[in-house]
Amino acid sequence: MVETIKSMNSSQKFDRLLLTGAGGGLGKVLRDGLKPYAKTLRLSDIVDMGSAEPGEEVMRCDLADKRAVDMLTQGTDAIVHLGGVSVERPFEEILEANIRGVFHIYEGARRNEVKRVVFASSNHVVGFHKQGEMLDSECPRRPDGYYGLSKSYGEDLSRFYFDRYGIETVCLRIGSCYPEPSDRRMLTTWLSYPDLIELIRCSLFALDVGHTIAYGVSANRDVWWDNGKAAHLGYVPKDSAEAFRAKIEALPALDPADPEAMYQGARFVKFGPFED
Ligand code: NAI
Ligand code: 15L
Repeated sequence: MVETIKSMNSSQKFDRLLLTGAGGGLGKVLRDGLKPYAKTLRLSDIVDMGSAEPGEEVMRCDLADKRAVDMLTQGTDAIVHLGGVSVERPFEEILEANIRGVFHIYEGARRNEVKRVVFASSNHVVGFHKQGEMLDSECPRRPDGYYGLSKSYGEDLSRFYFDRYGIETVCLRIGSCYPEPSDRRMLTTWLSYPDLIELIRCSLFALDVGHTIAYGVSANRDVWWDNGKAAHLGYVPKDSAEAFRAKIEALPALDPADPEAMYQGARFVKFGPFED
């Protein structure tokens, strides 16, 4: 086992770092991006991730399976938890992958003495705030659907596991993490891949994070999210959506009365109801 995170810096490596959701869009980016920070990177997903490369372990696992997640977390020093349903879906789907899934991750962390978790939360925890409203990490949450509610649950659950068991967590309310912004809202919410990797590096190695909530966003011109209360992470984004503004503003604009244009969660506020 490595030293505690309290005395680590990022020139050191974790013995074994677990990445869930490794087969997904961001997981594939972090499969390469996190390699410098772990002697062994344990990759997990419910989908095929290909074979393990040097310095990797591949473990296919359904997050809804408590025993499998307990085995998955054994022998790991820290967890980057990205796995789960990443869009709005009927409650029953969200329940299994996200709500039971995050509970199983924290139970695994507790039983196997994992010191720190970086939890991929989402801007959809605050999606029913109006666009243009400035939010910090202590603002009232206004989830915009079952998906946002599941991330809100993950934020509360991780607070409980810190208060009760001392497991540190950084919850990242990620904005829109893609190779480039693709609509007007993303000029504000975009997080570049290099900034994502840097934010996760900071979240893994900063000292004494306790339970921290931070927004995952690049250094865009227009800002809805204030990371002042997460300054101790030392995250300084380098990229900006400005380079894409002309291309995006050439696209047709939404009607300002459309809820998609009014709320921070955009199209997520319009999903549902889901009938049986
Ligand atoms: P993604 O949908 O591409 O990846 C999620 C991965 O989780 C998938 O590979 C999927 O197979 C896996 N998964 C789903 N159910 C599972 C289960 N029951 N057991 C094990 N694995 C399961 O999503 P993406 O974009 O890579 O996002 C990663 C994380 O970041 C997600 O938690 C998402 O909610 C969060 N996030 C992403 C944002 C983005 O802009 N990409 C924005 C905000 C949050
Ligand atoms: C998310 O939470 C989703 O996982 C992602 O697919 C995007 O839709 C993103 O938020 C966003 O709000 O742009």
